[in-house]
Amino acid sequence: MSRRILQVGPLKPSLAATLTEEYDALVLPDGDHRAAFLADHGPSIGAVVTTGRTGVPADLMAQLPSLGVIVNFGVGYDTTDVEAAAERGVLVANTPDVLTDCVADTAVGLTIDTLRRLSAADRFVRRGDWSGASYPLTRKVSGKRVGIVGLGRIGQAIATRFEAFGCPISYHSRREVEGSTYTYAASPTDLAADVDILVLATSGGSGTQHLVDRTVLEALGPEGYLINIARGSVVDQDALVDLLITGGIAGAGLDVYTEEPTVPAELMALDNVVLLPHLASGTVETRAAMEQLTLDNLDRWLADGTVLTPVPEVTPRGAT
Ligand code: 8YV
Repeated sequence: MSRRILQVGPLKPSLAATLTEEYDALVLPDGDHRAAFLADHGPSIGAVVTTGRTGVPADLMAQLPSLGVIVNFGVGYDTTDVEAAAERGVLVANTPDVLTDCVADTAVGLTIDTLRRLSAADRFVRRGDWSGASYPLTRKVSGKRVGIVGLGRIGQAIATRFEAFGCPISYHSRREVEGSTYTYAASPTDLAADVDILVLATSGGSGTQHLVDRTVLEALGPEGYLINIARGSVVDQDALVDLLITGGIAGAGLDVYTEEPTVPAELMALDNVVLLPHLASGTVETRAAMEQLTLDNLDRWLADGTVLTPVPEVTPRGAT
C-alpha cells in the first residue's frame, strides 16, 4: 500500500500545515506544472486530502493508480467522482455529524434574516435612513409552514429547530423516512405548493441537479421563501433570479450558488434576498472538529486501510 499523501485544492491552513509538516504530504500544483508533477508523483500517491470545493474528478483519479483513499474535509463530496472511486476500489471519507449543528443553525438564521430582513435593516440603519422613516414591516417566522428537501442528518436538525418555532414541518426525500412524524410529500413540487418556506438540505451531485426547477419555485409562489444551505446545483439559479425579480417568489436566503464564488449581479440589488458566502459550517469549533475528523480518517486508513466515516456510495460491505 502506497502511503504518500497528496493535498488537492486549498485546505484550512492549519490542516494544510499539519499535512505538510507531520505527514510529509505533497501539494498538487495548478496550471502548467500539474502534468509534470503527476507524471513524477502520481504513481506513488496513496491518499488524497481535499474538500467539497475541489474534490477528485475521474480524470485526476486515473492519474493516481495507487490511490486507496480520498479524505474529504466537509460532508458534501459532489466534486469527487464516487462512481469512479468505487470502480477503482478507492475509499472516500467525509466529515458528517460534526457540522450538523452549525449548518442547521445557519439555515434557521438565514430564514429569520430573510423573512425579517435583518441584514437589510442593518443597512437601513447604517445608511442613516432611520431618522427619516420607520422600517417597513416584514414577515413573521414562527408558525410558518416549513418544507425541507432532504431529511438527512442536517435536514432533521433543521426540522427540530423549526419545531421549536411552532412551525408545521413537511419534507421530501427520495424515500419516506421511516418513523418520521413529519408530513411526506412525494415530489419537490408537491412540497413547495404546501409550504411558506422551502429549505434545501439535500446533497449535491447529478442526482439532485436542478431538483428545484422553475416549476417547483412557481409552486412555492409569490408568498413563498427559498432557503438554500445545500448546493447551488440543486436549484435552477436562472429561474430563481428571474422569479425573485418578477415577484414570482417572495424572497430567498442563499449560502450556496451555481458557480461559487460568483453571485448573480441581479441579486445584489434585492433586499428580499440574503446572500451568504458559503459559510454554513464556518465556526471555529466546527471547522476544528472537521479538521480532526479528517485527520482521524487519514490516520485510520494509514493504520488499517479503513476509514471512520466512509460515504455510503463507497462503503465496503460490513463497514459502519
Ligand atoms: C464547507 C460544506 O464549507 O461540508 C460541506 O459540504 O459545504 C462546508 O461545510 C466545505 O466543505 C469546506 O470546503
